Amino acid sequence: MKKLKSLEITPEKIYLSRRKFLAGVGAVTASLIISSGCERVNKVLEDDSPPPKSPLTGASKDELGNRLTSFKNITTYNNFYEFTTEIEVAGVARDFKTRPWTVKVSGQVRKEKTFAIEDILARFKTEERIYRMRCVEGWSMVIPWLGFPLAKLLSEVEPTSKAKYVKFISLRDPERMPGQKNLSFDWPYAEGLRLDEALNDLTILSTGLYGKHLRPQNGAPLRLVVPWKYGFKSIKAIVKIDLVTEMPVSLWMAAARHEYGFYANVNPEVDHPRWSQATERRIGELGRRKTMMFNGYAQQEVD
Ligand SMILES: Nc1nc2c(c(=O)[nH]1)N[C@H]1C(S)=C(S)[C@@H](COP(=O)(O)O)O[C@H]1N2
Ligand SMILES: [Mo]
Repeated sequence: MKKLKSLEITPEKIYLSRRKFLAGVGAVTASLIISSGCERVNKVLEDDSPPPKSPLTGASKDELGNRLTSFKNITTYNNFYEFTTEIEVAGVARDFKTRPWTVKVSGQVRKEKTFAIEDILARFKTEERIYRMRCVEGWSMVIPWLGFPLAKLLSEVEPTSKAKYVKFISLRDPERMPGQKNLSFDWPYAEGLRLDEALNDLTILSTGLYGKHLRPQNGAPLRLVVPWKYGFKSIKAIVKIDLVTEMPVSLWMAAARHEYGFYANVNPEVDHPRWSQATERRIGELGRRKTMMFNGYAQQEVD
């Protein structure tokens, strides 16, 4: 039996497993499902029965044995403030047009480039990555993304030695994104990663999920997915990627710096100023489960 000795929790030192979490990897016993004071655990809502499967690979679980969240839940329970601050994004975003669409990659690079979304879809081979996603507000899902490593796109523009961080910017268009008429936020939505985090193999740009193109509510046509960080880092509807020398300021840092930091690594031991981060609610299940250090993507030191 492996015993946990210690975990590295400083943001500067993330030991991530380089394993690819492709579908079909042998399931490990999920021992972290906790009950809310009763013996029956891991109860699920009818909507998750029979267990959802990826149509591409047939996978129904992540590498820890967590079952996939249903397509219905992934596409109807969302966070996307450009449309609404409510969870019901799908209806508001339904007619959002994602063509034409370009993504400009610039800044500290040798070969600045503007990609049409069609180029991105044709050029980068997508693979299925089943990742847990943990929102900072305490809910989580298991999502079979389609995507490709961000590192592949960055290598095409050849970052210079001055590039230390990557800044991501979402579309700003209040006519198409009604939530942007809410001026309490400094639009457009922006996020950032340190360059080494951006180049980590787990960091992907996603173009789909459950073998289908992304829906607007999930960030079509292109979003970031960084599975060991709180969900707000996984910026949607990206139009610009900038390689920069200084740590970028994200929308959430600008809105509430004392509540949302730049690194935002999932950490059950560091509470949000207004709530505990020790547990989470997996959408589609009753009760709460323990939140894992780095959302389960930290390599653990074992005896
Ligand atoms: N542009 C943009 N990206 C965003 C958000 C947003 O409001 N705008 N919300 C974030 C938050 S807080 C979370 S938890 C995830 C939710 O992704 P999902 O709706 O696909 O589950 O998207 C993130 N990306
Ligand atoms: Mo979130």
